[in-house]
Amino acid sequence: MPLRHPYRRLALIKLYFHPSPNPMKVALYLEEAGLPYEVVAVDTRKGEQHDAAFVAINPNAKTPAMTDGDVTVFDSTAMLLHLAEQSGQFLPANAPAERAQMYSWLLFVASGIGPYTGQLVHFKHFAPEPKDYAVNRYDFEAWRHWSIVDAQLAKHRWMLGDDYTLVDMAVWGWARAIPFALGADAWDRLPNVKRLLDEINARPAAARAEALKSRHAFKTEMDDDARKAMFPQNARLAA
Ligand SMILES: N[C@@H](CCC(=O)N[C@@H](CS)C(=O)NCC(=O)O)C(=O)O
Repeated sequence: MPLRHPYRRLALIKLYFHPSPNPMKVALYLEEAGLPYEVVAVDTRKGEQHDAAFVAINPNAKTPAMTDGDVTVFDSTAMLLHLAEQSGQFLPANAPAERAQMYSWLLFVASGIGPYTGQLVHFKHFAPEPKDYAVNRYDFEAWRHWSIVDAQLAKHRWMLGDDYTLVDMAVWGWARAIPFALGADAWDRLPNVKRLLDEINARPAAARAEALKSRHAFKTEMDDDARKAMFPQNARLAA
């Protein structure tokens, strides 16, 4: 897709990355847009998200974040919008109705799909008992949100209609986690989300984004140190 306006960069983009859903959205965008970037690994299971140098870039101490020359951006949705605004790629038409749909679905993913799916993973797989109440709530809400995406994709090839956009990339980041979050048989109830996932997975850019995790030996164990780094709230229970 040709650039709508030339994106002249003075310095390489640095993507602060961990191979988890939110950073993966942005890696996919960079790969799809063909924007040159360098990966800086932030191993969240080793607690590197709390290093002072990273917190100076992302005060939220979570991945992803990026620097684009002297511009700093954190939060995956802001990063997608920044890259799309700068490059002019994978955006819907620049008209109020199309842009309103883009903002609606992007924010729906950012405030609904991501948090509910992420918290469901947390309570199902990592929280101590008793957790029935929390698992029930997040399972219900995650299913509710994904069913809304599935219904949208039943009506349209892509989230915003006929064209592949940054919203599909935002959905892809979390759709990859559906079997772990909702269960191995989740695709029976979300066939249209599965179609989007398969279609994006077949793109060379997605394969390159997936390959990023093999460039760094990211810690995979969720041991006591990883739990301390990722779930600092647990210290209050011990106290
Ligand atoms: N709203 C943020 C959420 C970022 C986020 O939760 N990142 C996760 C990976 S998907 C993370 O870094 N977790 C490590 C931690 O919570 O310490 C975004 O969209 O970028």
